[in-house]
Amino acid sequence: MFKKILIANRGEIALRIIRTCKEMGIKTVAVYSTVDKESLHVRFADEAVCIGPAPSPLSYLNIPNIIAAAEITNADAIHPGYGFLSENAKFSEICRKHGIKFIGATPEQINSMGDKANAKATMKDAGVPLIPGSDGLLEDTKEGKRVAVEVGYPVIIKATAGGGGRGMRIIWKEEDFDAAWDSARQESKAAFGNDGIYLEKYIEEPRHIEIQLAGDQYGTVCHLSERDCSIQRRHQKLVEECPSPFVTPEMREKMGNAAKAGAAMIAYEGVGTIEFLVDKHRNFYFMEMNTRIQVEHPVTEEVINYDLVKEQILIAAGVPISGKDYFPKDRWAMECRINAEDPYNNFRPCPGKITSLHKPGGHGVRVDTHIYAGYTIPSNYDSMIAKLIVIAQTREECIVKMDRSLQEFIVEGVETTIPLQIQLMRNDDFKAGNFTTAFMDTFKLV
Ligand code: MV4
Repeated sequence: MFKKILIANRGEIALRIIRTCKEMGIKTVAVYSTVDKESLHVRFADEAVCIGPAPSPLSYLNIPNIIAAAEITNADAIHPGYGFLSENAKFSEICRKHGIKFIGATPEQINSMGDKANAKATMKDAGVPLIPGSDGLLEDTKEGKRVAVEVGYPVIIKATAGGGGRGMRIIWKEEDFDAAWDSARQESKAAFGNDGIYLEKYIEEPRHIEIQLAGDQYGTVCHLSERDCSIQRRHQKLVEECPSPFVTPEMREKMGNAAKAGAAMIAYEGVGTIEFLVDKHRNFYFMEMNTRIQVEHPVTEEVINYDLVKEQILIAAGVPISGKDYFPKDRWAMECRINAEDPYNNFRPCPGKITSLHKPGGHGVRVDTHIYAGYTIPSNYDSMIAKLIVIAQTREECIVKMDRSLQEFIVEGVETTIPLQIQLMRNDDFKAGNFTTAFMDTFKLV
């Protein structure tokens, strides 16, 4: 087992990883930027190393400084958390070259899933259902228009290096093709330095449902059921739950098996997620694979009653997994991502000092956060300040518990998304499980 793990991240996930390491008897090294000096991950780690100034490229994305921090502290592994360097193939490879275990995917796996057109080709070989569209990248608009007629409008063109919605354009009719093509190419060239584009039939008002996977170093892969992440705004998730109110037992089995086949295809090692788009007829299609621990992992943890960060560390250390798939029974978990944003002012970020704080508690309530009364939220990083997770036996109980926990959650000094999430818990369509990724487009905050 590892003796010392360096956590190449900040905020709640850094704290989350430190907690598991402590329970496993593993020493921890925090890294921090100058504005994070007073953070809890710095305080709770055994050692801490400053890796640069506030801007992420100079600190949390600064590979030489992070490797140097690992070497001077004698860390034998690095946990990257989510975001930052968690899906950076080069970083995974540099760790390998330095004899430091990267607790995440191999460079080969990250590369094969990072290029989306390539990822689709891999999933096709594994027999995972794909959205009808181009076979790989498009040569030109002529080919694009031909495939669009084949699959039928509306279509969507996507950047192969994309993700999170950047470099994507929906095209409703042929006369709009050229303009969409030009702007998608420009945007992806600027954002990713890669202007490869592929095309798919546009699925209207889908659900976003993802399967949690775990694979070990010996080729065993299992699934840990699904999460429904359809409640999001501008590709930022606001509420996630496990299981999905839309997934039937038969569908779970099919989606789980498809996801396992996809992960097995790349001999996936670690915990990962395969995201599916699901249409109103319950057809599901591969969207992308995430080769990291995700923000929303706690809802799965609460339902399966197991620590996924511990699972990651054990897998990285070469411990075999049981290989048993998990099908939820009599347990439901829901998470609200609490952001320091003003939902009444177009979700304007609200960094600044938290003047007073009361966190909710009670049976079935978990709060993953790095904030405390007196903490100043820096403006340099994303605005998520806490994850409120509740667990109950049924979805109905979960929603009631979430509502009362949100009401108990008092954050003063900055605006937060809490008022929006309270109203969501009282929305009839949400309560009925009747929603798609388009839900927030028409949600009226009062
Ligand atoms: C789609 C789609 C509809 N049809 N692809 C958005 C992020 C990127 N990972 C893929 N996305 C989408 N791809 C086809 N063929 C709709 C979306 C989409 C979406 C997907 C998941 C969650 C929220 C979303 C919000 C808008 C669009």
